[in-house]
Amino acid sequence: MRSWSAPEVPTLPVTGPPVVLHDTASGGPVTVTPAHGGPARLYVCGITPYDATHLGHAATYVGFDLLLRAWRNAGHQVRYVQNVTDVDDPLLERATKVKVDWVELAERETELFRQDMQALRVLPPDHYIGAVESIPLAIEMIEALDEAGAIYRVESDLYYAVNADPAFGAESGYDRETMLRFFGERGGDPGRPGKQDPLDCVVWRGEREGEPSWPSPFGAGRPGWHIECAAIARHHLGGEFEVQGGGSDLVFPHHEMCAGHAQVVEPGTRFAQVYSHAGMVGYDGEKMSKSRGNLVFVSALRNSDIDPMAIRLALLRHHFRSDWEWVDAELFEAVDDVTRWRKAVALGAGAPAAPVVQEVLAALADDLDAPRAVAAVDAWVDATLGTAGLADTSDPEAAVAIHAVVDAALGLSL
Ligand code: 5CA
Ligand code: ZN
Repeated sequence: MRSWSAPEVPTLPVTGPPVVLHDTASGGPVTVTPAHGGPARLYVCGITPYDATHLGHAATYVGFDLLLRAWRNAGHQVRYVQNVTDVDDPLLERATKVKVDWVELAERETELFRQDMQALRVLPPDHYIGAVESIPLAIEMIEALDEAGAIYRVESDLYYAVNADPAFGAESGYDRETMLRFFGERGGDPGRPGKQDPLDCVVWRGEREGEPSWPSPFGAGRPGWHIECAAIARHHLGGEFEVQGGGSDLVFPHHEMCAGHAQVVEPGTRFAQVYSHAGMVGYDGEKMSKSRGNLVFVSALRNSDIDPMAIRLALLRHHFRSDWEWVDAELFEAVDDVTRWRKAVALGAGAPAAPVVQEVLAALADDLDAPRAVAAVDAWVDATLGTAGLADTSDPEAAVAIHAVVDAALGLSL
């Protein structure tokens, strides 16, 4: 489906260091460089479009946007794929509840998401792929899983047997009890009679009264959630790629199952080299979520004339991997900060820029440490404006360099 327009990204005169990410599977840092000089490939799980983009989603997508920028600044080409779960239980339930056609609801919310991402200067994926348009890919992959002996039927539904992948559990590292808990909480059906293992997941859901369905060799129905991302990633990035990303609520079962599906189809491979997960943003003491309803929408902030760059800066003041709580006051501080940053770069001359550029690039290459990068810019702004003493204007070219690195690495247009 249609992606959104890319913002201009300045090319920097210096190259950033290789990018290191924390990998959920190994629990440690991994230097992520593309194989054989090819592009660095990223798959980020996209939205389920039944409601507007909230700040939790925005934090996750801004987080992975920093990865694309860090790779580009390190001199790599990138190939970026994101999906839209435009048919799934929560979307159909919401459509029924608000009496709107599910296709219309998905299209409307996806369009709002595109506008939000564009306003936040998030780089668009090269391939923005819907679940519905990928049904043939999902069917093909289910057939391949079936050939590998990993599929069985329960009534009209097809299940994937998790024990088909010898590496099952390696992505999340969770024990069985934790897996069972998250599986039940996050769309799974551990208690369904007839399953071989309570953790086995649906790959094809047979037709139900009142639900959309598509024809397939296994009967009419629709694909399960995990097969969707596995099939899209495999088709557009290959069976092995550098990074799969998403929020930490996708560690299990979603990313574990995606990895399993792909690794069973192509034995001996490892789906993603690194699994990277963004922290959960909370509000009013709980994880911001569509089902809880404690949401702050990006579009609502934009409609009240908040500068999207201030929203982006407020998000960047938190490390993408940490869980944190949105506090409205931080947005108002960010509005003031953007004004101060703009004032400093408008001066032309300023404090020496070269060490700041190095520090910003180094911080972002070190597991996307945006708070550290932002602190370096803060310090430059303070020195340039003379916030605590004499203004330093010793570097006549400072503003151009800071303007460029803040844009290229942090995605902030001053
Ligand atoms: N469509 C699936 C992924 S294939 C999905 O999880 N959609 S979503 O709309 O529920 O979430 C979209 C992305 O935002 C996911 O990566 C999810 O992990 C992330 N996310 C959801 N809630 C939060 C939150 N409160 N804080 C940070 N990220 C969040
Ligand atoms: Zn996904």
